[in-house]
Amino acid sequence: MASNAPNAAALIESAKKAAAFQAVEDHLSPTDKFVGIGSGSTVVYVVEAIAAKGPSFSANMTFVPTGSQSKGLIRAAGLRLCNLDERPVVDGVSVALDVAFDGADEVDEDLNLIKGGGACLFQEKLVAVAAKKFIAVADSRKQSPRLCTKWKTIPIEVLPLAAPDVLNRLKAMGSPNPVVRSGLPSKAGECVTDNGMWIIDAPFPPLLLPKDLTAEVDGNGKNGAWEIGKLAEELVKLPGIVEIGLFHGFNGVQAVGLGKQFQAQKP
Ligand code: ABF
Repeated sequence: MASNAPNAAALIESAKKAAAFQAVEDHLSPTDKFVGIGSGSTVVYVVEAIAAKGPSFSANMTFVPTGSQSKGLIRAAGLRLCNLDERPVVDGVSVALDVAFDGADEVDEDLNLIKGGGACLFQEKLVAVAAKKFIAVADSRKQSPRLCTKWKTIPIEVLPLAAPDVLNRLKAMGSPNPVVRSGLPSKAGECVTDNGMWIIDAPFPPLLLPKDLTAEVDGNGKNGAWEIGKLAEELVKLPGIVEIGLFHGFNGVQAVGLGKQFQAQKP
C-alpha cells in the first residue's frame, strides 16, 4: 500500500530548511551591512530565506562567500557580492562582518563544531573569525555530545607536498587511519580545495571537553583521549597543515536548528 508519509530524504530537507529560515529570521537584522555566507546544502536554504524577504530587505547588504559554491549562490540570488579581501577598510582595518551563517558536520554540547565535509573549511574559518556573530545552521542529525562521535574524522587542509609527512605525524598522535580525501569536488584524483590544497580526513576517538578532564585524564592524547583545545593546538603546530576543521572556542557561536522544534522532524 502506498504511504503518504514523507521519506527520510524529504524529512532531512525540511529540517535543514526550517533551521535555515529560523536562523535568518532570528539573526539577520535589516540594519546588517556585511553578511558571511558559508558552504554546503543547508546554506542553500539560508540564501533562499534571505531572498524570500524581498530585494528591499537586502538592498543595503553585501554578502561575503566562503568559496566558489557560496559565491555562485549569492550571484544566483541577485545579492551583492564582495570577496573577503575586498571589504572596505576603515581606519586601517577591514570592516567586520555583522553576522556569518554556515553549516556544520557535527556540533557538540558546548557548540564546538566539525566542519570541512565540503572541503571549504579554510575560507569558512576566515569568514567566521571576521564576523561579530557566527551562526551554525544545523539540523538535529548534527547534534552529538562530543565531536568525532557521529562524524568520525577531522577534515584537515594540507599543502599537497606535505601530505605524506602530515599523515605520519597524525598516526603518531593516535589517529588510526588518516587518509587523503579523493573525489570531491574535483570528482577524480585527490580532492583539491578552492585554495589548491588537499584534505586529509583524520579519525580520532570522541574529543573530550575541558569539563571531562580529571587528574587521570589530562586530554593530551594518551590512550587516544584528546581534549578538543589541546588537539587543535597540536595540529596547527604541524608544518604543512594550512587549517583544521575544528571550530572551537568561538565567541558568540550559536547553533540554530538543534532545538526541540526540529526533533520532531528527525528522520
Ligand atoms: C559546510 O558544509 C561545511 O563546513 C560542512 O562540512 C558542510 C555542511 O553541509 P550540509 O549543510 O550539506 O550538511 O558548512
